[in-house]
Amino acid sequence: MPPRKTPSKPKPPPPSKNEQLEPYRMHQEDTVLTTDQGIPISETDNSLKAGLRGPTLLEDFHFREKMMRFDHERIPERAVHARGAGAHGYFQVYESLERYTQARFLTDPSLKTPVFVRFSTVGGSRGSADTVRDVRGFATKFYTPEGNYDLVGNNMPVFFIQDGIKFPDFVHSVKPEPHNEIPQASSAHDSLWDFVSLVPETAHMVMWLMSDRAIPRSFRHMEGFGVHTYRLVNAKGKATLVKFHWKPVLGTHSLVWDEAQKVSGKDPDFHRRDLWDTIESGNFPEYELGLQLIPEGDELKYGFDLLDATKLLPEELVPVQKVGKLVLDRNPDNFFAETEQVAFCVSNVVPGIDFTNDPLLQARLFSYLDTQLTRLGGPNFAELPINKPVCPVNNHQQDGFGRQSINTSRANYHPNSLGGGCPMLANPKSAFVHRQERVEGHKIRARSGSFADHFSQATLFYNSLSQPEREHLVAALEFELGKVEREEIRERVVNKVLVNIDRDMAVRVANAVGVAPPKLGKQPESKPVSKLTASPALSQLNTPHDSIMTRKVAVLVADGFAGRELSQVRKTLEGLGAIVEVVGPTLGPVASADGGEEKPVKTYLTASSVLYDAVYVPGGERSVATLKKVPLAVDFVREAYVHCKALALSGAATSMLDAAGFSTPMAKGLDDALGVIRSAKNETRGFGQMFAKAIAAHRHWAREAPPPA
Ligand code: HDE
Repeated sequence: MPPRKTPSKPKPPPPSKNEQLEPYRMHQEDTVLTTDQGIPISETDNSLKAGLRGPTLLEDFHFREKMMRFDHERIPERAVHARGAGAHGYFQVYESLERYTQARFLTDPSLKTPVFVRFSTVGGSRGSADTVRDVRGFATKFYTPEGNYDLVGNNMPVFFIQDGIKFPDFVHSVKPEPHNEIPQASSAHDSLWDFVSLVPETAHMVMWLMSDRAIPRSFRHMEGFGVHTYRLVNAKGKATLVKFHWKPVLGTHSLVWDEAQKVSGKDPDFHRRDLWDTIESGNFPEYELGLQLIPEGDELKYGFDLLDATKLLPEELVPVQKVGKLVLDRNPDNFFAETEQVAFCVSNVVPGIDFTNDPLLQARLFSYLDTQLTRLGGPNFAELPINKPVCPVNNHQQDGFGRQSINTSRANYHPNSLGGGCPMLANPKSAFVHRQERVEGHKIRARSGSFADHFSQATLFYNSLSQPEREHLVAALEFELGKVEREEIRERVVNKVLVNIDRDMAVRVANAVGVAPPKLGKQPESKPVSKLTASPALSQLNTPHDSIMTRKVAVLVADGFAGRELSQVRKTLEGLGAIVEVVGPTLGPVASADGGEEKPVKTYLTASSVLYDAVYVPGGERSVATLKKVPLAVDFVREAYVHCKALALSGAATSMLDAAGFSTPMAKGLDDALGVIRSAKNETRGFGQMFAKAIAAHRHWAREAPPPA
């Protein structure tokens, strides 16, 4: 039957995602306990028994239902990205991108498209810690007027493998080993590095995994990348290749590895809590959507294949244009219903966005839809409130486990006359139509020669890092390979992978992990394919460092602290958007030297410097004398120093660094470089401002250099 014109009956505008979710919310205020069938229940603490001390009766339907529901609460966790946290928000494009795409959410600047974003780690189980060394997922569901669009990205712009058929192999190698299910949420084990040493296409991504990008300060401080090259298509059918980016407004910042490991113990929910707390406090995380636009036909122009997901397109070659803003402004009501049940599918695209032949992307087009069947128990997962589009859904799909919709038409097939031909075929102009592309070739199970270079971009990344970032990367390799038990695996990683990226790095790692360093004169396997020797955009040091918004500052006090000084510094920091928390010996009031008092929100026991961005110890002879006698308080300062965090010490507290074992002479220039703000007097004008500047710098890597002679 030929396509008919879409009915032109005026339809009410679709509800916002928030409104759409409302009927599903169970508000339980002023309600009475019932069974799932709505039968009121007046006693739920004792099962029905034959006699007070007798056996429980099968007749007790309330007990059986309650237990049955409990027994079936768990669903399979995601095969990868099991650990995550989500938030609602919206996306708005700055200016119409109709030149490139017909997608409504990218062409209508007045439209605030609702989104749900889920951030995740990859390797760990649902209950694993947030701050492990890992890639982070950054998946966004746009509830557009033309259906759901899912941009399922990561916080790194490349991937470990080039063809999706290797994904099960890669994931098996990085997950806990099969015989003993060890280690949890860690890549520092034999099977991953065995895989890396045998599959050189992993080299570039491994550099990212060993870099500070793998230990982000928070989800709000990391970039996002669509990774693959996608295609935008405008209303005239003209296509433009595109790489998607998310740029965090607060800049890209990371933890220190020792700190990240400690946070895993002190607060395994560190990133989840950070996301939740900042949204609750109204400090909504923001990211800008960036596009790299490439004319069709230029797939091979840059010296590598744009279909190869182990390559990035340097921003210096094709700049990232910022086209819109993502704001996360609402926490989910229920973790399971929303964050756990949200189902991202790379194949969810809207008219105006299309795929390319990247073989990694092609595999994903199958996997996501497929995995939801097991994870969410059947094919009706798109009807779950969090997954439901905000626009109408009409088709002849039916039945299956957990079906919600009640289709009323007698016609459940196409074409039909019994249902008046409905749902009718959409007008191709507003429908998703796969872009026509001429394809020909031999059926072949092989890799294109244009995917052959595995090392030059790994080298480019390494060369683009600042000195401290490079040192962290080498230390990460030494740590990870240091945990590999088989010497031949360590040896192969050094001689088959690292030496092809950077010889000095390979030698350093070889020495640290006890294997023979690569032979002198051994040439790298591949030569750089591009003239670009470094891409400054890849260094986190080149991202914004100008704000202390939402930075957490711990203030260590004991009785006798300098109260007025604390108020002044706090006012300055809070005025600039920082979160200041007083940490004391107990949660009871602490008296200041000038007659005031503070009620700490944390104690030396419940807080830890690894949970803060900066530490401040106000003056006050008595207070500082007490703090010096408390090992946990001294440790607070010591760790903040070791982790290169801004430290503010005034009056008597200037001696805290010595107490912590660091005798750095107090000298203006040196203090600035080290991010230690010290003032011999209790109150100095500008003290708070100088501290704020040091916090905005994020970390003071000069402290990692050998101490001044
Ligand atoms: Fe995924 N990936 N992936 N992945 N991925 C999943 O889908 C898969 C890849 C990414 O918060 C799974 O619903 C294959 C690249 C994120 O719910 C699964 C391949 C990128 C999330 C799956 C890749 C990603 C997933 C597991 C290679 C960055 C979490 C549960 C061909 C661009 C989404 C699920 C969320 C989740 C398959 C590679 C990102 C098994 C086969 C490249 C952010 O279907």
